[in-house]
Amino acid sequence: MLLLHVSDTHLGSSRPFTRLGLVERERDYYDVFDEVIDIAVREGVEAVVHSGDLFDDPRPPPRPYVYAAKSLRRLAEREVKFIAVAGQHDQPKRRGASPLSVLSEMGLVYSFGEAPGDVRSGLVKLKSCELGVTGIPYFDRPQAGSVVGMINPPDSARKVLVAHALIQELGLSNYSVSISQLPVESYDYVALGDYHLFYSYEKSSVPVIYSGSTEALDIREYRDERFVVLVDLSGGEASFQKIKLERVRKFIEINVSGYSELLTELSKLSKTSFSKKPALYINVLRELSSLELNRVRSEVRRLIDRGVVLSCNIVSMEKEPAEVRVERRGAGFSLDRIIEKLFKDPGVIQLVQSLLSSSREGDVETIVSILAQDRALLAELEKLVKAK
Ligand SMILES: [Mn+2]
Repeated sequence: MLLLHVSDTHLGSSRPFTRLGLVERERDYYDVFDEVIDIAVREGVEAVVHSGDLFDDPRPPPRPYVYAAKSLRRLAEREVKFIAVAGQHDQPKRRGASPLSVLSEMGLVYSFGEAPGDVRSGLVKLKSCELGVTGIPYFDRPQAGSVVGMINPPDSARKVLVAHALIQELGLSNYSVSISQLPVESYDYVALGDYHLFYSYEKSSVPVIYSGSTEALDIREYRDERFVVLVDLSGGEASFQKIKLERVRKFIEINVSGYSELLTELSKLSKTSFSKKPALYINVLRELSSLELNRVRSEVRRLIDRGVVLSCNIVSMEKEPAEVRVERRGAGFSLDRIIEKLFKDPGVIQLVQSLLSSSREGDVETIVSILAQDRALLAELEKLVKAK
């Protein structure tokens, strides 16, 4: 009996290029999600286990919902179960339901926990057997004790524990729980999410696995490959196999110390063929004059216009933080730039940006309290309103 473990698909995200307003980047996340579904169908798995952050936003706009529903329907039609827990991105900050509850109502997702502390155990009927599942949605470290106390391994021959949490063993400071607190030995496989890189750990010969995110969400993640994990629960002990995702956007990083060297690298790049235009990062190892920097920029702009690369970040190693973003012209538009032109005051710009990107209840209260504290900002806003 086979399962496919996937995590952190962040549907609806266009990171790390949110500010560039690139439609292509948002599509990347849907493309690779479709690849995951293709793999599930190809490998003949009986269930897909998603360990959190299915969506990037707790209140996804229609587009990611539609893509998720479309892809998940392909599994439902084949009676492949999609089992999921909520990550912090799938949990509304205050009142409100998780997007998982919508998909579960549609019969597309078996939700095993949506809010912190909502630990659920149960059985899911698969084609060849019943699978026991315990789901632990994202929680903070202070809740670890009570969350662990709620874990009740289901009575089944095959059991998986699915959790969205950083374990202490990763060596990160913001962990939620230690693996020693979890009853790993009561399960055959532990599917973890929240850590965006592949990581495997073994306790009592039970695989404890982070499959990692399906796309790179920030500059620290792009150097690594992306995976899903095929889990075989047929034998006595679970065995697993990483499957590399191929539809992921490539990020190309080049280190250069001078202009002519850069030109050589860029011309090499324009001769290479990629299935998807790569995102380019240029690390400039020494300080460039503004003339040189302008030439670099126009060179890069040519590559973007010719469709060789998707985007380019020029990062100077000498000056910190001297990141120069070369934005793409013509394609899409940047809401941020429009707002910056419209409002001059940095406080007002920030406020408007956070208002536009917010989708949570309670944000209005937050903004009112910001305005109550910041009289200058309030006066600035009043001026704008009067001018209208
Ligand atoms: Mn995540």
